[in-house]
Amino acid sequence: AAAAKPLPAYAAWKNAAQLIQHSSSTLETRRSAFGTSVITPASQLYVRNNLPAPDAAILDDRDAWTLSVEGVKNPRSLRLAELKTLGLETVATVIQCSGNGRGFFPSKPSGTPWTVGAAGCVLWSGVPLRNVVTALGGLADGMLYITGTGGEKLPEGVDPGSVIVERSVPIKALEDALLAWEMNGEPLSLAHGGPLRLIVPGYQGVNNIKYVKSLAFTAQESKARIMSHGYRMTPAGAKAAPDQPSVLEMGVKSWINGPLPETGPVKEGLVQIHGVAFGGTQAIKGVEVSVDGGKNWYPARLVGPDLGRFAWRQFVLSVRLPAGSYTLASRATDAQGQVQAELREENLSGYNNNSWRDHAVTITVV
Ligand code: MSS
Repeated sequence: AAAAKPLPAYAAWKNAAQLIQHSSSTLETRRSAFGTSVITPASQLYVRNNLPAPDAAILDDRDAWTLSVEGVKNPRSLRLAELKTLGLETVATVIQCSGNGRGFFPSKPSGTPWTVGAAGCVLWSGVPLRNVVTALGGLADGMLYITGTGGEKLPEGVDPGSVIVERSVPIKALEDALLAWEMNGEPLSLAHGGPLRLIVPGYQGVNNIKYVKSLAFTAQESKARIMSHGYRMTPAGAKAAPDQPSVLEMGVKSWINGPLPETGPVKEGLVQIHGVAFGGTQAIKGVEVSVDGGKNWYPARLVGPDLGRFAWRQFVLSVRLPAGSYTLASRATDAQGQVQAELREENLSGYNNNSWRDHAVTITVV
């Protein structure tokens, strides 16, 4: 086998053994690395960058980072030092790339073939965005979206709108959105959007703008390509268009992280089948596990602390398995009673794959 590629400089501090390096801008957590506690360590959290990460010098003086805010009664720029005076909250969220699970699409959509590891559950600390709005006199009239813009230096000689990372989410997200400068108890790394990141709890990864430079409350969605044509649920065989649904709130999803075929045969007897389940903006009500590919289901037990509706829950089913081959699947139900789908929703780019069948694994018990 080829020697493992060294990690890209902005992520050199991560644990290479726990990551699958698809490219210098796409690092995936190994399925076997998720473990059974709730929080994903930063050292093994996935990374997805649509543009090259900014120069690490933007972290030299974190408090000097400025955010411009528009679409409020008194629009202006605020330094991070000032944002830190406006309030403080911590929220646990699942951060997941919209393309997580793309690797299970038989159509092989273009984009990173993530299986389960473009996701993690982490703690963010920062100021609630609504506090910032209040400090700036409240929303201007008629604003329907929160539009966040990333602080990357754009490549020269191309239309900025074709590459800029700028996303709009519905204004209702203001209730929960956070401007975060800390993750898992450490100053936010460049890899994950330091010095300042917009967190939209329960929404697909792309809506969580790293190194956020500008926030605008707007009457319309951003015209940037990443919003108008990118990250849309485009039917297979069709062309992306702004009238197709955008990837916003995450749906109910779960998968098993152990035992796995890649960690070798399991000894017969009692087996602890464990995994993670989350419901986007909804809490998890329960998880069922099957050992026969979905014919029979048994209720699993939720394990560990409940860190709120945006976090994932670890689950376990303790089951006695004699020697044989078993197809393990999990199926989550959210607080509103919505059940994880059996089948993926086919789409051109391989987004929103919540299919329990696609996430099943077959293990050997000896
Ligand atoms: N932001 C910015 N600024 N830039 C970029 O590139 N990306 C996205 C988000 N944000 C970006 C941003 C994506 S796309 C994702 S997933 C996320 O981010 C990731 O994160 P991390 O931290 O993990 O890396 Mo898909 O849906």
